[in-house]
Amino acid sequence: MLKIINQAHQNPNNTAIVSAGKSYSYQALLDESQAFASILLANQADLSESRVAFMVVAGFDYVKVQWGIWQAGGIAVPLCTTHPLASLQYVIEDTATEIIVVSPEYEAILKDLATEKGIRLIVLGNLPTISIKSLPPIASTRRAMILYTSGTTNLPKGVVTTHNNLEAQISTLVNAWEYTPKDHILCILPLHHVHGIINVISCTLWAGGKVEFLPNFSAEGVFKFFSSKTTEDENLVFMAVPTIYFKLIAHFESLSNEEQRALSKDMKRFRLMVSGSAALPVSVMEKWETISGHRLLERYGMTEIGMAISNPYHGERRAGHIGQALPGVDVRLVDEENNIVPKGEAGEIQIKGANVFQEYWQKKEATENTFTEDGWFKTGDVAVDEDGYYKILGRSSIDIIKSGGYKISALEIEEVLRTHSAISDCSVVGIDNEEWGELVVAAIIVNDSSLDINALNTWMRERMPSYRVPRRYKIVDELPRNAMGKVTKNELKQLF
Ligand code: MCA
Ligand code: AMP
Repeated sequence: MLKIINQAHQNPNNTAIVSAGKSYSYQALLDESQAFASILLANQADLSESRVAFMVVAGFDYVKVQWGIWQAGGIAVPLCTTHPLASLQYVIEDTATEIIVVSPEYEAILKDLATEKGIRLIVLGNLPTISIKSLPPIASTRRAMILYTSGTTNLPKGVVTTHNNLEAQISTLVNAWEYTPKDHILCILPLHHVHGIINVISCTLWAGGKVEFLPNFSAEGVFKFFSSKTTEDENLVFMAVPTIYFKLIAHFESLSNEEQRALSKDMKRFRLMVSGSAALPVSVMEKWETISGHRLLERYGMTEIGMAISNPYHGERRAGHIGQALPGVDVRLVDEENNIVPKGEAGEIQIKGANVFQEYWQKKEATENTFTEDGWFKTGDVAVDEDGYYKILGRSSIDIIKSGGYKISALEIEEVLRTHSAISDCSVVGIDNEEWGELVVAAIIVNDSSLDINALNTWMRERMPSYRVPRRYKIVDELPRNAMGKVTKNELKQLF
């Protein structure tokens, strides 16, 4: 039996999930996910790694569907609930999805595509009652999940993790950060990325704790959760990206002194607050400590590896640093020839361990290129070991942008911009921004001076998720280039 399912049997009567005002026990999750697996299987004995894409509201249904897919032997492909059709279609086509599962509110978005492609569509909400089937045995070496991440190629790649990979990612964190059945965590992160799926949901459920969902992030909603939990025998936990802490601080500062005092008191009761997915500015860490009494635990991870490096749960959480290798994860810093750099010198972070993904979905060459000959995963992040704590210095590629915790490829945005009839050339960069980490901006050369930037924005939002759409455009006559003709992006940044 899959370990996460096995773990759920340990605490059948505990509350597993709170969503849309209802509580669900582990037993309910087991029963309903098994029933859903039976629906997925229909007349088959095993989905045998069929890709099942699901666009489901964050909450009980999301986990039920995910566990149902796993128990039926399929590969879970979570879709972002706010992506435009073009981005959803890319994932569905790239994975050659065989079944699509949607919450009723998303049926209209994907119905025509499913019909056109002959993909089975399951709409939650009015499912037939069918008899529970016996479920297939699932080897932990099987593929479990595909998540899409941007890289130095223009289109996002599907990161394939096996059940073994996921179990390693989960159990390592559960031990390192001491999750317990008393944990009560708030989930406000999107559920098509590791941060929400693994660190928040899977680790908490593995430990027998409780996951409470808000459908999406709002500072008011988060603070309401913080101030409504008064039971002393629960361990409250919160995890978010730096942009969210920035937004929470801004909201906190807009409150009255009395409200602030009450909230600060409530926040002190938390067991743990974590930040990750992007660099946590020291200013944000310090302000948050002042208002919440919590020194954020900053950690470092990646879609391909889950979490790899973390500040200690017990011990010094050093500002501006990501900490040490997690147990079971091997970390090294290397130069361009993959030689380990002397202590104190900058090098690329490379990772080995059971946590490391299996492959990019049907991209053999990209998979080979991302590993060294002796099997180390090349992260593309540059760090230094400073007195036993790793510190991120930057990325080896200027074309990778992190904004709001999302990884974005400048090349992907450029490709799309270049297909606009009024744009003859362009270049996209990320510029430093305290709130978003980096802000996506674009320099464009136009061949039609009547180009309307608002219309361009709408046009872009139809083609890619809004967080990838440039926030600012600068119309230029030419792009700065070096002697080889390559755009000098550092120079370009100075224009913004
Ligand atoms: C949205 N807006 C932005 C951006 N995103 N502006 C600038 N830069 C951006 N990146 C604008 C919108 O256009 C809109 O403006 C306004 O902000 C509100 O948009 P909305 O989408 O509602 O924003 P939000 O809900 O406030 O979202 C901000 C967010 C979200 C909550 C920080 O970006 C988020 O959930 N980020 C987390 C991503 C994540 O989980 N990453 C983990 C992947 P207008 O109204 O003018 O249109 S990394 C990972 O998994 C690895 C393994 C790891 O290490 O964790
Ligand atoms: P993703 O591909 O979305 O999983 O993003 C992974 C990338 O996020 C890493 O390669 C890092 O560049 C970045 N990242 C994650 N955590 C941190 C952190 N604590 N500090 C700086 N960068 C981070």
